[in-house]
Amino acid sequence: MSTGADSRFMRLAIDLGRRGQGRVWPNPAVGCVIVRAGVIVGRGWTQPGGRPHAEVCALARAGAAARGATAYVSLEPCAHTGKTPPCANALIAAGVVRVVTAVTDPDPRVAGKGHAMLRAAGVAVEEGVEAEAAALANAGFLMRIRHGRPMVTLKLALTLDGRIATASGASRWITGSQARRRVHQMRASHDAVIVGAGTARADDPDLRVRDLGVAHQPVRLVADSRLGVAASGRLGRSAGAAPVWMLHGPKAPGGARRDWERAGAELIPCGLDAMGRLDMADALRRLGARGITRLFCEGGGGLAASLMQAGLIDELAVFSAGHVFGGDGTAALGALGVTDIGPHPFGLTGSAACGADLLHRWRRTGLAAALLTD
Ligand code: AOF
Ligand code: ZN
Repeated sequence: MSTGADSRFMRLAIDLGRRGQGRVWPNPAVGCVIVRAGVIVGRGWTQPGGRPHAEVCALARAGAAARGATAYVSLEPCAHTGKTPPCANALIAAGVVRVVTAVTDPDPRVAGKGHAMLRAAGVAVEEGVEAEAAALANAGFLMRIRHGRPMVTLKLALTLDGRIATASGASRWITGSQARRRVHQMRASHDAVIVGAGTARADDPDLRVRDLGVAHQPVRLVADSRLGVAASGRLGRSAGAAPVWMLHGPKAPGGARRDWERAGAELIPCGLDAMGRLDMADALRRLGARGITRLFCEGGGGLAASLMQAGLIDELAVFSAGHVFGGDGTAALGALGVTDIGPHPFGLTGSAACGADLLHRWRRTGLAAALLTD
């Protein structure tokens, strides 16, 4: 039987796990709390690069105090010997007597075997505590393992009337410095950042995380079906310092391929959709196969519309600023061909002031259920 205290300790484990978001891919961002006689004796989370695993870190902190304790883990402990031995064995060896988990690990090397190993050793196991919250915190990993693609967050920085550029194309800066800082934090919590070719051409963005004191950088991606973005821009020039991957279509010219390769970028050939745009479902499958679990889309309107039309947007971070550009400004998303109003595809999950702007966060309806089933 799980208790209120179980839920509280599990929520703490889930929050600890979030610290790894953006730096543990292709692994999940797991958190672990070890509690003995109501007192926390060890805390841990998956380390950068995906190892050591959360349980190993928490057990190291707890030391001998783990004997007779309960371990709260936001994902089923692993059962396989990879570069490190199974966490289920580490918990057993440390003398943990009860393990509470939130979500079964769908990785076929684990998939219930971790729970079974613990039970076989006489450890009491309680599953499914705070499952939904844990699934959402590990949406990237669960989406990749169960559905073969990363989870996608779309960021929009809009005027009050939903525009992203003026009639003359001016788009810098709509939101203020606090919102921009927040965007850099969001980049850091994702494995990869993506923009469309139009945005890459118009803004010549760098897309690295700046001014946060973080050492790691997300992979920078451009969806550029014809590979028309010049490799001589900021992305190409910095491809040696932080990774750049170019998603392109079958007709990308050989010269452009060579320019990007010479700049140090990785080329990822993808298929096209019925409208001749990059097929984003195919592109995301290729990113999933490379281990990307969390993708942050920073526009523009064409790429955002392709992802939206394909039903591939899982979360939205929408910044609204006190500007009004009117109907001759650029809409946030390209044409979607929506005619009828069905049920809401997104639900509000949070809303807060961010400096002079407002940040609304939305989540795709039914996302948690999709993460907990194949
Ligand atoms: C845990 N705790 O903190 C994490 C787990 O490549 P390896 O050997 O590190 O194994 C990666 C797999 O281990 C990953 O796919 C997932 O099943 C599990 N991750 N497990 O017990 C953790 N990060
Ligand atoms: Zn493990």
